[in-house]
Amino acid sequence: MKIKQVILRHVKLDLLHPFTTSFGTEYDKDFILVEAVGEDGTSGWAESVAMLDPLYNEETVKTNWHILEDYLIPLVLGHEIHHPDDISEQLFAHIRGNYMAKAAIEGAVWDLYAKQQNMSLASALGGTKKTIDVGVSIGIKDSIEETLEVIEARLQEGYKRFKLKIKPGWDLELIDRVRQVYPDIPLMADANSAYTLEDIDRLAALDAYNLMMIEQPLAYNDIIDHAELQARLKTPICLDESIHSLEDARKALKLGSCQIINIKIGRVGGLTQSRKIHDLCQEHGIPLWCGGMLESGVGRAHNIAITSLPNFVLPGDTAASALYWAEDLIHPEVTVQNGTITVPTGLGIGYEVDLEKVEKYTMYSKSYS
Ligand code: OSB
Ligand code: MG
Repeated sequence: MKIKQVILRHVKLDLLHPFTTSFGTEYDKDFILVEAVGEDGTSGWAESVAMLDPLYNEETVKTNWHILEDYLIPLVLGHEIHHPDDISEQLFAHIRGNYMAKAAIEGAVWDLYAKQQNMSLASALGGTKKTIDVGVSIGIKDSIEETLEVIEARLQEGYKRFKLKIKPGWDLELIDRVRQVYPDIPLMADANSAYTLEDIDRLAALDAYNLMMIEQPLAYNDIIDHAELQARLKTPICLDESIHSLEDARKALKLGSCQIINIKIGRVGGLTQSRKIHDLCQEHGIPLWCGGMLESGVGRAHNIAITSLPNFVLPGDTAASALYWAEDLIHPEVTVQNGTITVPTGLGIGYEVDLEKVEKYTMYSKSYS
């Protein structure tokens, strides 16, 4: 197959509720939507998870646009593509870093490929699960009471795992109180790199609360200190920010830096790379789950597809569209029933991209052919 046109759109959606992590508060969501058009006019879709500001990692909407326009799109446009794995190889052979930009174009190629093979993206990736388990990520709130109210609402909706964002000063008291009210819920904490080894006693105190895991307590680019921390903690460490590649995963496992890995397709440079990390972790008995980046339905559809692979054994951050957006870009929206999502069986991402909504929320677009 060949890609005859790529359209980039800068889309902006308002979040229904601000989302606060240790690195800042998001009020809305700016992202690049990528449409890759095949010779027969079929479109493949994906979105970049790079944020407006370099707070989670170094990539941004602007750096992604630049890298896509000047480097990645030219590597993809008009070339004969036998399999999306070949595109991934090309992108990695020629360009360093910029994984979220790579994942965005590679994801659109994967969607188009699956559609042209008459398959769902999930089955094209080798996914086997028909439903996936879903957890929810709960941002830092103004009070513990407010957090408890949100947990209660999500519990009623059936979510299977509750992730609370923490930072120094919003940690022990919060977790202690939540555990008093909910002694048995599957609970975890995500620090987004808010701590250092100097906080080791504070982090070790969390061992008393039977957390499923602590996600990325230390620096966004560290796997050494995490190994020291993991040796001290009973609670499993899950790495998010620090794992960008198969090599990072291999080294983290070798060092004992974590017991669990969260895969974000954008962070690791695409679906092909995600699958490689999946297979490595499966061989080593390291459980996986799929992280989220407040994606629109297009990005969520990719997350759902990759989560259908067998070693995604823990509930992922793929909560329902309605928790984030007044209206999503896909039809139907992502819905969660009894804490599960049914993996769509339609072609490609399995959700229809609503072009009217896409137009409505597009700030700027550009076509490449
Ligand atoms: O660390 O997992 C994270 C959102 C933005 C940046 C980083 C993270 C998150 C989330 C939200 O936790 C997950 C979601 O609901 O999409
Ligand atoms: Mg995280």
